[in-house]
Amino acid sequence: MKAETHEPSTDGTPTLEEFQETVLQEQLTPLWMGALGQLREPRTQIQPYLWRWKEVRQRVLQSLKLIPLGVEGAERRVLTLRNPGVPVPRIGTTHTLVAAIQIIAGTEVAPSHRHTMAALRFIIEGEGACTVVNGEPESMEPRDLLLTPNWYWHGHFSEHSEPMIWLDGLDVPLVQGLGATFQENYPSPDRRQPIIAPRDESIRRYSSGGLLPVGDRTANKNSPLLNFRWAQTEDRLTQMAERDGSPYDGVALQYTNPFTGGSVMPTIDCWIQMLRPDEQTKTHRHTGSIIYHVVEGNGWTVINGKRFDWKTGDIFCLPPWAWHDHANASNRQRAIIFSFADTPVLKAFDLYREEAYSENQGRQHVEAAF
Ligand code: GTQ
Ligand code: FE2
Repeated sequence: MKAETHEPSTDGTPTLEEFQETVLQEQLTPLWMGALGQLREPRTQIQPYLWRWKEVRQRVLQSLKLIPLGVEGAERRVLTLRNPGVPVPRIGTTHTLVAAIQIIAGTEVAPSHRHTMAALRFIIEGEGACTVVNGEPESMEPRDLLLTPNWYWHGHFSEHSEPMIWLDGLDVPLVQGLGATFQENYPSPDRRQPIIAPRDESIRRYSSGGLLPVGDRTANKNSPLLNFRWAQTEDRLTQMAERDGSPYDGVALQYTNPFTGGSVMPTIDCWIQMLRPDEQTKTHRHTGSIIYHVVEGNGWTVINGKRFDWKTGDIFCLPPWAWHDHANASNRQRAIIFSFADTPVLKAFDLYREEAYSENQGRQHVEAAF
C-alpha cells in the first residue's frame, strides 16, 4: 500500500490500517488481506496417515467386552479412524469421508435407523452376521462389499458366536459440511425392522451386471445391488490380471451401479485394485480424497514424499491433491487394495482434476519412511 494511506488522518477518514481493523470486527473481511492466496490450489489440514490393522483389531476386540450393543447400550460398536488434522470430537478420516471399524458377535442386534449419510461396509473377518437394508437381510462374508445408501433403513444382527468385523465407510464430513445431516431411529419399540424380502434378494436380481430384470428403475441414484460378493470380484480381478492395467493404479476395477454404469452411490466411489508381483505405479495427484484398505499383500504407498509401508488389513488415507504412488513389495504374491473416494462429487460439479508427476521417470522421491 502507498505510504500516504498510513499517515494519521486529519479529516476523520481512517487510515487503511484503522479501516481494516474496524471492518474485521464488523464481520467484514477485505479480500485484499490474503484470502485469495489460499485459493490457488487445494489446501488442507488433512494429513496422510496409516492405521495398523494389528493395533486397531486389538482395540475393537477390547471394545467388544467393554460396551454392550443394542437398545440399552451403544447404537453401534464402532471405532472411527480420526485424521490427525481433525480435532476431537469431530469425525473424519479425510475432510469428506470417514472410515471406521465395527464389531458385533453372538446374538447381538444393532438397532435399525436411517440417515442422510451414505455408508458402505467392506467385511474384514468373521462369520454369521447380516445387515438388514430396507427390510432385506444381506448376509456378510469376508471381503464382500455391502451398501446402505442415503436414507435406507439399516440395522445389523449376528447369529454366530464368532465376532464379525468390518470396515465402515461414510460421507459424514461431506454431509456435515453441506449442512444436511439427518438421522432417525426405526419407529418400533425394539428398533428391529420387519423382514419383508428374501435374504440376499438383491444379489439374485442384480449381480450379473449385464443382464437385468425388466421393469422398475425408479430408484437409480444408488446401486440396486446391495452386496458385491467377493467371489465375483476376485474372479473379475483374476480375469484382468494379465492385462495392461493403469500406470497409476495397476489393475483397477470400479464397483458400479448396474442401472447406470456409474459409481455405486452418488457421493462415494468404490474400487478394488490389484498390484501384480513387483508392480510399482507412477505418481500422480488429483482432487478428491481416498481411503484405502489393504485386503491382501505387502507393499508401500508414497504420499507427498513420505513412504507408508502396509500389510494386510491396514487402512490409510490420501488427502486431496497429494502426490501418490503404490508398490507391491513382493515378487511372488499379488497385493489387493479396496478403496473408497469422494470422486463422484467432484466430477458432478466439474471439480475433478488430475496431474501426472513428471520428474524422476514419473515417480516421487521418497523423503522419509513412516
Ligand atoms: O452401521 O449404521 O461407522 O450409522 C457410523 C454410523 C456405522 C452403521 C458407522 C453408522 C453406522
Ligand atoms: Fe447407520
